Amino acid sequence: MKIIEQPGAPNPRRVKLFVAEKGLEIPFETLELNKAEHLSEEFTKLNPLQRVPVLVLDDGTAISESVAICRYLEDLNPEPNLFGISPLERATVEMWNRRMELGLLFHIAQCFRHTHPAMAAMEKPQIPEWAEANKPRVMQYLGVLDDALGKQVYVAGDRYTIADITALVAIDFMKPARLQVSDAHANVKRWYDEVAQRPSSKLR
Ligand SMILES: N[C@@H](CCC(=O)N[C@@H](CS)C(=O)NCC(=O)O)C(=O)O
Repeated sequence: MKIIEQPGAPNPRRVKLFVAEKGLEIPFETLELNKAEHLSEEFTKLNPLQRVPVLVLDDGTAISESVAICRYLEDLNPEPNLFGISPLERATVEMWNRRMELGLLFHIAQCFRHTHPAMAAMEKPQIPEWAEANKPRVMQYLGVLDDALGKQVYVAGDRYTIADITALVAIDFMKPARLQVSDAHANVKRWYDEVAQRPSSKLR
């Protein structure tokens, strides 16, 4: 088993943190996005969408989509649990993970992809107005997260889960996207300061 990634890119980083939190030893292999290695015929056979991460099993089976990879690893290695245990906890973790992925991370990524010079070759056409349109959505999701973190310690409740991983990676990705958590989001800052201390959070 191996995971193909681009170090520093947010989606592979989510899987890297998940693997570390699970205490698993899975080799990560670098594929250089800025050298267009993801557009090669060989990689396209693994993921026709030409995106990382991809988990490649020993028999050659390829699984892409970060959450699908994490779910597979959780099913093989149930402890420590990061997706929830009871039906209610599983639904709550799913709700928050989707909010953090499809809401927060997605809109931050749009700001990055449509303004950063390093993305000009990958994001065609780059539309700066689209980045601007996404900024209020980032702030909306941060506000919802801040309200929740005023009532609970972690993103999906009273313990650390995959939703915290997605939220941390999203918030770290605000820096290259030239966005900032505002002082109004004090609960987000309190939570971030704690989860950023975890050894997994240091991984890029
Ligand atoms: N939905 C996918 C998204 C994967 C994705 O967008 N990966 C980015 C790196 S963070 C990528 O490979 N980008 C290459 C490109 O945009 O051409 C997942 O959850 O893994």
